[in-house]
Amino acid sequence: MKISTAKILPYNLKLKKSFRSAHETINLRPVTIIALGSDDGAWGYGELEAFTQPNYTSETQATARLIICEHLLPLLKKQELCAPEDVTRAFISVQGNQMAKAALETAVWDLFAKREQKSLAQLLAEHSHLPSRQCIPVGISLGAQTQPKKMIAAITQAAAMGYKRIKLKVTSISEVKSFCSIRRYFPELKFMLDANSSFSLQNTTQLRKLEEADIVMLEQPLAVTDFVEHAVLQKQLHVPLCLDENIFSLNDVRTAYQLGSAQAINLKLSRVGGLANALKIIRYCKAHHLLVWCGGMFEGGIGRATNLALASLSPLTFPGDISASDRYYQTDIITEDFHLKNGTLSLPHASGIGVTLKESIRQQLSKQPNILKR
Ligand code: OSB
Ligand code: MG
Repeated sequence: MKISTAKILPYNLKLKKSFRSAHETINLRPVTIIALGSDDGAWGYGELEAFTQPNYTSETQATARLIICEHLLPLLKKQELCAPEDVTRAFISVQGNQMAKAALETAVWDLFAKREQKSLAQLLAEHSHLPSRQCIPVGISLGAQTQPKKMIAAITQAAAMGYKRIKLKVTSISEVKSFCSIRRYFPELKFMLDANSSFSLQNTTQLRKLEEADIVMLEQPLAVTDFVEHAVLQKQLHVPLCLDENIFSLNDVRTAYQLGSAQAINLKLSRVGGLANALKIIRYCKAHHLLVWCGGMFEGGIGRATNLALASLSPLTFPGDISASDRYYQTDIITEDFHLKNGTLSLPHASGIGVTLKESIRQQLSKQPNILKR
C-alpha cells in the first residue's frame, strides 16, 4: 500500500462543560482531523490530539501540524507499506513528536483494517496476539473542584449516569483533603485521583492521608521527568502510583518498572507515538504484571473510536478514560454515539475504526488540498 493523498482539517470541538485540571481550564478542544488516501482509493482517518498550549506535553496543535507537513508526510510518501508497523519504522529518524506521528499512524491502521474488511480491534488483536472483547469497561474523569459540595454533586451525577470508576482531578493538597472528607458518602464507587504534577516530595506526609481514603491509584503526583522521585514516593506510600505524563515510549515504561516509580501505567496511544508502540507497551506490562489501562485526553469521535479498539484488548481490564459520547461535546465529528451500559461501552462492528464522519466534516475535508503533492 502507498499513501497518495493527505488532507488535514483543524476543528474546534466545544465541550458541554468546562473542565479544570492542574494544567488549565478548557472549554474548547481543538483537534486536527487527518484523512489519508491509499493508492487503491480507500480513506483512513486519524486525529491529532495535541492541545493548544504546550502544558500537558511539549507538542501543540500548531507544532504537530508543522512536523506532519514538513517532516512526516515526506517520509510516508516514499514508503511501500506492507503492514501498519512500517509507519513507525518510517518515522524513526524524527525524534519525539509522538502525537504528530500517532495522528498519521492511526490513519494507516484504519486503512489496513478497512482493506482487510476487519474492525480495528480485530486487527490489533491479530497483531498483538491478544484477545479482543466486545464490551469494554470504562470510567469517567471529573474536573477539579475546590468545594466538597461541588465534588459531591459531580460524583453523584456521574454515578447516576452509571460510572462505577471515577477519576477526580486534584490540583492542591486542600482538594485532596476535601476528597478525603467526602469519600465515605460513596462506599460503592471505585475512586482514583489525578494530580497532573501538582505535588512534590515535600507533600509526602500530606499524601499519606490518602491511605485511609481507599483509592485505587494516584495518577502523576510529581513532575514529568521525575522517575526517581516517583520511586521515592512510591516506597513511602501504600497507595499505588500511576504514571501518565512521564510515559512517551516503551523505554519510559521500562524505566518506571525497573525503578519502581509506579504500579500502573495510563496508556495514551497518541502520547506514545501510535498503536504499534502502544501494543508493545501492553505486551511488556502483561509480561511484567504491571497494570496498564487506556487513558484519554478529550479525543473527538475518531480518537475515541481508536481508543476503544485499543481498550478492547484483554489485558486492559481496568476501566479506561473513555466515557460515553454524551459527556463530551455539543456536536461531535462522527455520526455514531457511544452509550454506557453497565459501566461498559460496546465496540462498533463496521470495519476500521468503525465510525463515520459527519457529512459536513467530509465536505470540508474534500475541499482541502492534497498536501502530499507539495
Ligand atoms: O491527565 O488523564 C489526563 C484530559 C486531558 C488531558 C489529560 C488528561 C485528561 C483526562 C480526561 O483525564 C480523560 C478523558 O478523555 O475523558
Ligand atoms: Mg492524567
